[in-house]
Amino acid sequence: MITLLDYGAGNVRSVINAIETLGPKVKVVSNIDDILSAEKLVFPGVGNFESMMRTLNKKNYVGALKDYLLSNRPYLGICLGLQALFEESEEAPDTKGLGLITGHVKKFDIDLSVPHIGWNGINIKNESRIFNGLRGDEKFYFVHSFHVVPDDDSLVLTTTNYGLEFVSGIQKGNITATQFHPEKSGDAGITLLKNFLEPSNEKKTPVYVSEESRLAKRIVACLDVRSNDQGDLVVTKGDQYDVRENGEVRNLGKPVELAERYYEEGTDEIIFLNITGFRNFPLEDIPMTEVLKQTSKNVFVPLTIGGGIRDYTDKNGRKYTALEVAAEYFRSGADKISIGSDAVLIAEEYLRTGKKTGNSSIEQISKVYGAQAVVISIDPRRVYVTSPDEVNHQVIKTEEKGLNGEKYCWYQCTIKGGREGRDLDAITLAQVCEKLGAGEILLNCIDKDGTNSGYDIELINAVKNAVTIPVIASSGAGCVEHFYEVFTETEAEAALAAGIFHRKEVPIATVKNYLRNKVETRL
Ligand code: 1PR
Repeated sequence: MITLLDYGAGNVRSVINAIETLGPKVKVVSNIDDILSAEKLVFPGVGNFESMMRTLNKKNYVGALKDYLLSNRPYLGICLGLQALFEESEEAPDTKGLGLITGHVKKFDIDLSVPHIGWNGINIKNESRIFNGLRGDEKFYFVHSFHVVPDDDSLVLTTTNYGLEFVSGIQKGNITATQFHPEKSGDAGITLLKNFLEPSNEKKTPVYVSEESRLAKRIVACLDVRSNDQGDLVVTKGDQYDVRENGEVRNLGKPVELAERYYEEGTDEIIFLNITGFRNFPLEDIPMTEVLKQTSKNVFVPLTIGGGIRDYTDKNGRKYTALEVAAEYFRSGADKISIGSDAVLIAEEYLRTGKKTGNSSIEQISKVYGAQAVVISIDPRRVYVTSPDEVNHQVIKTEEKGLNGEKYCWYQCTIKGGREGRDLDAITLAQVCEKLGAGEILLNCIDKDGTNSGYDIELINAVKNAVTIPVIASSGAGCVEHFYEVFTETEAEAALAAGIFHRKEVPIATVKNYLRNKVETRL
């Protein structure tokens, strides 16, 4: 029996699924005795150091956790479960950590996008049982803005490079903790978890020992989900957001089955978008929570869910905050949520008042779950102008001139799946959302969606240059060369595609094979 400490933030379902897929049953801690009597304790954490420690203190778990750790029984800390072991964190200067390891947790101070999101390698510094069966050149999934700095170098198990070399794993006796998420790291992560659950006596150093790991560019599969006219939940795909063909909603498969196929084919991440979520209450509209629960049983890469995430009052007058909606998705297996229409309305309000309210969906979810859990999905459309002075928006000079030879354009934000254009440009939206606490931008482009004509490089550069958070380039992928183009002509951290994957025109493995030796990917 494995005991798992869930303090209520983030996606513990994936950790439970990953462990149970290996055999053992998981017991979730519900009182102090569960911690004290545990034989093997797993503590996965995402989110915010202060809210984690506040919850642990409120539940009186801190003393029991310290006792457990001091007894040197097996412990696996993941992400915040690593950071919790330290004395303090820059994320919450007034909050004490567990203090088992002397040292502190520091914010990334680097010239690269923060959070550090994606698949990166590990540089192995010590032998360990948890490396059994690993070659050493595998990549693991990271998502964090802070990293640990132990005083004692001998505790360092692995390091990783991202703008600097930081500690990504520690080992002290039977206590192992990683900054990366094994439960989100595909086969390599499952192997590592297996080694923790059934340790052999032999400590291993893998064959391949890297000196400088590299973050991979991510290839992301996106599944637009909605009910068709017969009421079936289907993955659909639009041409410039029009998902109907001969009057019928295109049906390209079932969400869970397609997600499992993409996992097998090597996707680095999966995004589900409930594309009609803006109409009704997303938790009742279509069963996306069930889709997440089923998918997360067999798919061990990050899952993002979007569509309709906002405050909502249902037909009985019951009010739901966006935070409650997001919490339900995290409990069901999501790692990140994506906000589209609501982000536009929030940004408009912010620009009108100049004030952060703290109550918006972006701010609330970011505060509890961390910036890395909040993705902003932008649905822009090009609007051509003859001169930058013509509009009060961030305008770019474009190589792709308008129908009347216009040399400039701005990217108009839309809401409700492109149905309503707003007086806000995509660059400003991205900047405001970053300020409010978003951790990543999913940058679609209505003009390019479904055209197979390549990404809108100008749009991606304009947004990427305006923010410091990672950007997922989306819309228009038609062949492997388009992925090469987006990764070499822009600084985008990830490239998403839908149509070519659904229609099996270009499998994910073909994209990665093409990029081999040209662009760093997870092979
Ligand atoms: O506004 O918070 O309710 O979220 C709704 C979400 O649904 C948004 O993220 C929005 O992008 C998405 N959405 C709404 N309507 C559509 C539609 O297609 N009619 N899908 C839609 C947008 C864009 C990408 C697509 C890429 C790649 N989908 O998801 O996958 O363009 O496609 P391609 O590779 O085939 O070119 P809210």
